[in-house]
Amino acid sequence: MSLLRNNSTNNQFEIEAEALRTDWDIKEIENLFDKPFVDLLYQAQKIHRQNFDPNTVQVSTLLSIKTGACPEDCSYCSQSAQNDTSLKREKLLSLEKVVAAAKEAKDSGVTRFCMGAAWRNPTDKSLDNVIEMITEVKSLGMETCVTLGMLSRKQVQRLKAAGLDYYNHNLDTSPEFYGEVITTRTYQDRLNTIGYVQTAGIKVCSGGILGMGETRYDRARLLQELANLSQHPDSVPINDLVQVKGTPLDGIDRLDSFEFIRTIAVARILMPKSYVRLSAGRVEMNDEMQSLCFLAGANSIFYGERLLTTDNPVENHDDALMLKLGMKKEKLPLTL
Ligand code: SAM
Ligand code: DTB
Ligand code: SF4
Repeated sequence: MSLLRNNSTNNQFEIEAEALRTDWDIKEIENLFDKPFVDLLYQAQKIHRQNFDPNTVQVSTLLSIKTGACPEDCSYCSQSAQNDTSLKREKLLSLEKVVAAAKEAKDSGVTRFCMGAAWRNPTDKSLDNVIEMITEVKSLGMETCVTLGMLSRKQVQRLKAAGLDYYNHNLDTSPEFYGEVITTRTYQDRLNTIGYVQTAGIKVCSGGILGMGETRYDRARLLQELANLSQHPDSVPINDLVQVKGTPLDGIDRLDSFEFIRTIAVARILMPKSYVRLSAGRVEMNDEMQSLCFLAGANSIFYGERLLTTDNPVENHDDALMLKLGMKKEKLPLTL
């Protein structure tokens, strides 16, 4: 998109690329949330079309490479050692298993492979293993993404040198609500890791979870934090809480669907060039709701029957939905 600007030195109008805003005020964001639903979706869809092909969806597949026994106390998570869930813990997967899963994903048209580990932070030794995985998955011609918890600057540099494309590190919710959900790390810890990743030139994937008992103000503040980072995250996952038995958040009231869709639309308006990912929670959403999320500007999903430890729609179902909607999976440029 471009804007006509008055150039005061020679008093001529010239075309300038519109800068992405990183100065959103909370009131402006709350006003977007308050708009009539159809007006909000119309605005989001208009912005979406200025920046993306509206009929293309980016697909990534997730794999849990190290499962359970996590020392953090995230109250939504099946993998926290502090939550009494029935999850079976597993050591770091072998390179062969990871490569086999990535090949399978590639064969089903997936372009990005995301590997997640239940760590507070990786040790340097475990990072060696993850780096081997990144190298092998990249050599298949796929984009790579990892989510490993907090990182030091040095670890980020090692990941960059290995050619990692994306690092996922969610802010999860507003700074004000954060302490209600997680007590073993701070919001600033999260921001620090995101800052190291951005500075190193690795693409950032950062978003949050809705339906944890937060208010609309918290949802607006989460989006404000993301949109006011020095650069917008390249990918913004919006997760609907997957309620897991044995976690403190199991049984909480589900978020109203229209509020979820509104949040997607506001994310699209604030971060026009970012991929907005309709992430966890799709098994509980019907096709009509997911279609409204696409109309609101969501343009990526996790594809494949597992997320990390919980279910995702089966591939046949997603293929049928995309066919009904006339949507196609995004392909990578041939240069990769
Ligand atoms: N341990 C690393 C971390 O926390 O950054 C990486 C893995 S963690 C499982 C990745 C993200 O998954 C979390 O930040 C959270 O946003 C999301 N997540 C985890 N459990 C979830 C659940 N039950 N429902 C929705 N999203 C969830
Ligand atoms: C993200 O925002 N959601 C994904 C990915 N990034 C790592 C993880 C969702 C996890 C859902 C619960 C589970 O399967 O354990
Ligand atoms: Fe550990 Fe990540 Fe789960 Fe928190 S979200 S308990 S850090 S795996």
